[in-house]
Amino acid sequence: MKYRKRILPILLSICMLAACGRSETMSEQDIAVMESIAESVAESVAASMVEAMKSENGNSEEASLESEEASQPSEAEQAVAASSSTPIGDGFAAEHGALKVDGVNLVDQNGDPIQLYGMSTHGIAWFPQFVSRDSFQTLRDDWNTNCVRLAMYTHEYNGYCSGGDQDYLKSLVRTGVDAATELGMYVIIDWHILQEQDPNVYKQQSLDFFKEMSETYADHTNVLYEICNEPNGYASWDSVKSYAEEVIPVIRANDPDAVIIVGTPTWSQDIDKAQANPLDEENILYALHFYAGTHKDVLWNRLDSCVQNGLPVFVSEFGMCDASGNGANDFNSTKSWFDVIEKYNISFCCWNLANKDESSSVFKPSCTKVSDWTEEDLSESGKWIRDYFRSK
Ligand code: IDC
Repeated sequence: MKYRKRILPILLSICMLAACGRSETMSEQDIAVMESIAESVAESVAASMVEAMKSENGNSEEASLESEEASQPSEAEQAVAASSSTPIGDGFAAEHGALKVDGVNLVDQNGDPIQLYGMSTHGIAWFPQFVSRDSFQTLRDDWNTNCVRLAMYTHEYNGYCSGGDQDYLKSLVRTGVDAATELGMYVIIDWHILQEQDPNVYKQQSLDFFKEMSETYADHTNVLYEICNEPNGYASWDSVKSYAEEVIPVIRANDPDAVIIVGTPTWSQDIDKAQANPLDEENILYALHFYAGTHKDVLWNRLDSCVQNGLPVFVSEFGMCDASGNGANDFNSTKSWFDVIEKYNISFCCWNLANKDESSSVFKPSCTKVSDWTEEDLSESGKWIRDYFRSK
């Protein structure tokens, strides 16, 4: 019995002290007698404590006190406990904990509205060097961001479903999630559909992928799942919705309260279609994506009115240039976008964390550093967005 073990040495010491008070030396026999008295007193004190606890607790949980072995976790149990304790490093995500969607708001574990913001990687297969702790640390400490999005293309460029090395891609996702977790940042695992248009094209792979991811990260309160970056072309909201209705339960089976971002048709612009026929699910955010050089008042007015009408939205990707990811940046349009975004405290991620020769990449092609970037390393869009993050 666990109590017996705790009480025994105390009683023994009391008896010894009492005995020492009476005689200078004790024979081994005296000590043995003392030990046996102490043991039986301990036994009965422990037994009555157990009885008392049983009656107090309706005989339930504390009944296990009777067996010390039963109350000690096995090695296997200890290993499970160690791996399931949330390992989030100090910082933002540890402080705010598990997120929920409450009305149009993303809220933290205390129910207070929270805004996530940060960078989206480019395709992790394209630019794996930026999926690193050092990169994310600079994004956190120098750029003042609290979230990273890991974009894993499903089709283009060694995509997960088009011949890419799935184990390698998953190891990159793990590297990214681990880094964000250690740094106390939120992290989005983005199933980056694009060229295949309809998420149902690779539905089975998606189901398998999210089953595995949600098993792995069930206890990570800093992980969000984005299940289809940008449905487009022929993909209707009905089709996206039916896909979501299959993928979401797979995630929920492991991680019942996970926050899940669902893309919308026309490259995640048709949030109004989702609004007209939303998913019957908790903790869902609908993706709206914009490229400020191309998308202007029509789309930001749509965002405004959908949020007014109660739709929870995450701007999980945007650029300041045109929709090709290149062309001139339009910072006036970007500012107008941020008026709406900030009005509703909407979360956002900027495309893209790379040094590709395109205007949406935040680093110049000449920059080969993966962290501690200086002003000279940044592209025009990189400078603008870093200033914006810093000003928050
Ligand atoms: C672009 C990249 C570009 C890459 C291309 C592949 O910037 O380097 O060659 O994808 O198709 C999106 C997509 C995002 C696009 C981006 C710019 O989510 O993958 O990235 N964009 O075109 N939606 C609207 C724009």
